[in-house]
Amino acid sequence: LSQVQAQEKKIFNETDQQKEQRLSWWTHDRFGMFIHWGLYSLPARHEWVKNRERLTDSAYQPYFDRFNPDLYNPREWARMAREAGMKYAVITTKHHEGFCLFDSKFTTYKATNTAAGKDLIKEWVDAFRAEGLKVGFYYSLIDWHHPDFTIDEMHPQRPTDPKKYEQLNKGRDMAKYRTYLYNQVKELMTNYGKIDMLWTDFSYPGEHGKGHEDWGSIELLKMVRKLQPGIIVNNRLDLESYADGGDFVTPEQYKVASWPTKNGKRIPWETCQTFSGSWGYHRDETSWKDNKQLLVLLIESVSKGGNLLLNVGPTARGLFDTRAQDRLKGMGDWMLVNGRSVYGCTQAPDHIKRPENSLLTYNPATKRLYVHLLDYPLQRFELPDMKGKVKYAQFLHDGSEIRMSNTEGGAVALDLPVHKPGVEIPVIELILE
Ligand code: FHN
Repeated sequence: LSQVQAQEKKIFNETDQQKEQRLSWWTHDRFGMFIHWGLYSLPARHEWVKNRERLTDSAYQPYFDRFNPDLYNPREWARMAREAGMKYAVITTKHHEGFCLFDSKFTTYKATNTAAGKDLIKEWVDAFRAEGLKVGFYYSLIDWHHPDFTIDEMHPQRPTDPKKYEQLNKGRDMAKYRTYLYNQVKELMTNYGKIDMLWTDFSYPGEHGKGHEDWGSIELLKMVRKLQPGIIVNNRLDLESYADGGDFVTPEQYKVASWPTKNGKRIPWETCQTFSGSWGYHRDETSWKDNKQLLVLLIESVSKGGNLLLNVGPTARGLFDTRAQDRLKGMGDWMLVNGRSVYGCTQAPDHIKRPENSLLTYNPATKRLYVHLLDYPLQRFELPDMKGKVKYAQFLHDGSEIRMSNTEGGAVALDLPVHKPGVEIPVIELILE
């Protein structure tokens, strides 16, 4: 083991079974809400606007001066998340811009000092817990506002002339920034009750650093695990053991070809995805995933043993915009009657063949197989090599029986209505022998 892995092993000092137990609510729940909210909601053209437009702190200041989420009602957010079928939520307590939604005593660059005039995270955790969701904090390791964070290729003040880096970084001290980062994460792990997830973001080791040494990852993780023993941590602290040094890997904005593995062993994973291309509220972006695409994203993730963390970018007024509300409602309508094919489900056993134009999920506890029909009309649908293995079949959305017969070739044939039932993606629930 490398020296870092040896140190990590001490932090993650638990058996695989203990880890499985610690992650069990999360692997059962499968579906969470990501929330990206900050000053970037005012320019409303991407959360990286400060970087993309190389905005100086003074050019960005008007967004701090004007930040006034007068319609902020996290209970409404939590209700919409719950009704969409989401079971946990992760919010950006601080994104790369360095602005804190929480009342940190280590900075004045925080919501408390804006017209919001309060700790927005305190209300958020209370609201989401009240609606029965687990709560997670996203914390940006990167900080484009902090005076000690070294200017690098990602920084909004990056010079065009590489020779200028040294001069620009005179007086900036990453050790001081590391202490700031540690103290803020400690505030988040101390002041808001039980936190179920920590979503750190992100490492990019290179000649200018920004790997685990810059973040002080080992010390940070030791403190986090001490204050919140049951917490689940993602893999973006640039550590190496288990799932890339975290509890789960985080494929972002793409579909994995198969269940991710490490050293030949399947590892926990969660894909994080946006409705459109931007994580922060983007007023003019028109390319939004439609309801079916979003449902396939969720079902496909579960069919490969993973989770989906689906992002909403609230507006500067503190609202989910109508497009986001529409997508959440569409998912909720489907989840209301088909959630049983997601919660507690995972990849189907390897011997079960997936018919084309379908996605399979499987609940090992109830021994029920779920066939998601991505293509309609049908009238007959065959499950290869399932002869004698299916006790009963029904549509999940209305519990109506689906009659079956065995074929000569050893398949189970399902008699389906020609016309698609009134649900975005019909699901067949098979009770196996
Ligand atoms: O740079 C961030 C980005 O803004 C967003 O927060 C995503 C969410 O996973 N993480 C980083 C890009 O990987």
